[in-house]
Amino acid sequence: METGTVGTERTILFISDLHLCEGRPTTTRALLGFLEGPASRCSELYILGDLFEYWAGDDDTTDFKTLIAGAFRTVRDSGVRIRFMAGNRDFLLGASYATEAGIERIDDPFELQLMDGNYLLSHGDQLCTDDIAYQAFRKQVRDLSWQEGFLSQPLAIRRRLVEEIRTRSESEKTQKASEIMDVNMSAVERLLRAHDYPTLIHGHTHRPAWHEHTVDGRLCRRIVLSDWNASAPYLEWSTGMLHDRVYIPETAQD
Ligand code: LP5
Ligand code: MN
Repeated sequence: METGTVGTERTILFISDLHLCEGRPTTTRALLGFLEGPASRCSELYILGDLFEYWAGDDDTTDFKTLIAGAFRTVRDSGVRIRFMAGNRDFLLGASYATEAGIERIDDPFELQLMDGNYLLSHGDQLCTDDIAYQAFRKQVRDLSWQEGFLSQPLAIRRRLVEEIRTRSESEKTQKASEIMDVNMSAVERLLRAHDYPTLIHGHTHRPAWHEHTVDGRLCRRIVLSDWNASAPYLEWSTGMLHDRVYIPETAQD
């Protein structure tokens, strides 16, 4: 349980689902502007998964990833605490890249106690329990010994396997009903109950919204973060409450 300082000067930002890759330069520009702008002025930044489009291992180095790590590192060095929770795309992001980027890896779910109540952070994919094929896949690839075996393979083979899974995933998604790719309400209720009825913040579904759920007579909020494109949507906790915000890079305003 994170408690920390609970003063009103504390500003916390939450983002998820950037899906960064070299093929999305506008999203990269949005991130670099966001890091120089709003993120540089906050006290904590939480990244709730799928920062990258995919991650095949920390040894899969590129100039692009070095650039992103450097941008996060600059913000961290200015005094901002940056925490990263893995998503279904980047769960193999390891200690080596985290250190380079100055980010701390945190578990899913993650409890955060703020002055206005308890918060629970998650990527959200675990809540999509109706997606049986995905949950079976998840169980396998989140197994630590499976990951060790995968990471011990040559990078070229890993990249090829990732490409295969991505192709298969995109094809299977076209066959799945939209509802099964959303959270299951019983799974949400179980999670809220197990964590004493917090405000849940998650991403993954790309269905940004603020929901209210009454569980065992207790009112809980569930806030779904937006994925990113040319702009940088984020959730801000400041002055004891949450605010929906969007950072729009100058180039995207033309
Ligand atoms: O990401 P998104 O939102 O588009 O789709 C997800 C689910 N898909 C995935 C797969 C990722 O998109 C791509 C992989 C990322 C890289 C991971 C790196 C390391 C893994 C390497 C594995 C070899 O997460 C999608 C959900 C959707 O969210 C909505 O919730 O539906 O799930 C799928 O489409 C998965 C398929 O239904 C099942 C795929 C079965 C593959 C079985 C082969 C397993 C063997 C693996 C070892 C070779
Ligand atoms: Mn996801």
